[in-house]
Amino acid sequence: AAYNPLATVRKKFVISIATMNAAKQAAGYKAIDNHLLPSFKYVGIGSGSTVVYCVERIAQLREKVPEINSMYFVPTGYQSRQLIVDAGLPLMEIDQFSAGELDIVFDGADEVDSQLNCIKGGGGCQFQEKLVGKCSKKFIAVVDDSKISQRLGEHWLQGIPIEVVPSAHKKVAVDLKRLGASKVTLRSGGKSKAGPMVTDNANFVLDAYFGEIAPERVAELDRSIKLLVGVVETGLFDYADEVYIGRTSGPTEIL
Ligand code: ABF
Repeated sequence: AAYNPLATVRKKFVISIATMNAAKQAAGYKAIDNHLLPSFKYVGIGSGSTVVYCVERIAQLREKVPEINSMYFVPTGYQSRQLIVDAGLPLMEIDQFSAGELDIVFDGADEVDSQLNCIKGGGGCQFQEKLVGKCSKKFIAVVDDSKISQRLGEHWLQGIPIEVVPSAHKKVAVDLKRLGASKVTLRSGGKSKAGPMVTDNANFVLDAYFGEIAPERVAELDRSIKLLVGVVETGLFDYADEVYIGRTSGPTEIL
């Protein structure tokens, strides 16, 4: 066939999507195979396209591990609730639990640093993701290798997602600049909806970019942001117990 430059580009694009999805699948499956114990009762399920493979794997294992049918799966937001319902898995809401009562949570991340700190909330669900994380004994992140950095802010340039009470968004934006953010953006509702994006908790999201954050500074920055009046929650997570990295080339790595 005559040389068609578009075909080559398209082929590469398709391969990279397929490779990326294979990487996500490898991470999601291995995390479940390694951590979903038959003795578990309550399992948190996060948001994003990688955690989809965790739920897919859980549904596949129901025959081999019938105990799955007597577990309860707890969502971190609307998308994750839909995942659980569509897989026909037993559902329970996070408002039934307190700290440490979930056995484990599997969730995605936007960026992970060398100390397993994470930036989460690219999808706007960081409040409930952090709530489920804090109610869980263990937090397992599943990512593809594009999320791995030495320092947060190295690749994820959108900024730290910060959930704010709508009436305080202007004030908090100024506070964040004073705190050192070089760029603060009020997240819009996207193409379909005009105006700011509204979270599951009827709040707004500010994305604040603080440059590259040294791992030992993450917890301190999280606290300083949390102290600002009007802030509900930040997308800085400093406690992944294990991170499963699906590699686009080579085996899944566990950090
Ligand atoms: C969720 O996973 C969010 O915190 C984060 O934005 C998202 C990443 O999604 P994906 O796995 O599709 O990259 O937990």
